[in-house]
Amino acid sequence: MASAQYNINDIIARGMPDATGMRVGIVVSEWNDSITLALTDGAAKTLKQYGVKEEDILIKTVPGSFELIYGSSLMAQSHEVDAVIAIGCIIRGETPHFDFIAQGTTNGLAALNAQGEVPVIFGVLTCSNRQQAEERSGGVLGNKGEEYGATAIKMIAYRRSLEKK
Ligand code: DLZ
Repeated sequence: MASAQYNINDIIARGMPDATGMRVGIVVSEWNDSITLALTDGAAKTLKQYGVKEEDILIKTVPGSFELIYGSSLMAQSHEVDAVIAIGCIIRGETPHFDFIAQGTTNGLAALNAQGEVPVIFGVLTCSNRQQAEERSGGVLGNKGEEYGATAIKMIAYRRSLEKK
């Protein structure tokens, strides 16, 4: 389950880089789209807040969280973006094979991230029930999408800090 304790304010409090000129791809799962679209809005809002231009945010959809792996892989290889945010929502109470999908998606995205083409941000909510997902996608616990946007900016800045001048 996504953490309720740590939030966007903790990320911002540690300092945010200027995101001007950054290009960010968002791959969104259509499964549970009332949740994933709200997370996408949160991510885009934060990206724009720190300087990413609307036209530099590339949003593509895939059918379910498991397809985030392939969708993010293609986007990472496209060289059109500096980071990819993979957004999904898997709900245990509504998904008999929750553990397989959640673990497969997590492992796939982790492997992709380690390849290092561009940073891949893990934006998949894994919740026990729909209420928990709603609380984290614009409800009482805020919008985790904002954290995904801020994390993408920080990871692009991290990569740039290591590039030869
Ligand atoms: C099949 C399935 C189920 C039961 N539950 C979810 C879910 O809660 N969240 C989600 O993003 N996707 C789910 N899926 C779809 C799988 O991610 C995938 O799209 C299909 O298994 C086809 O590969």
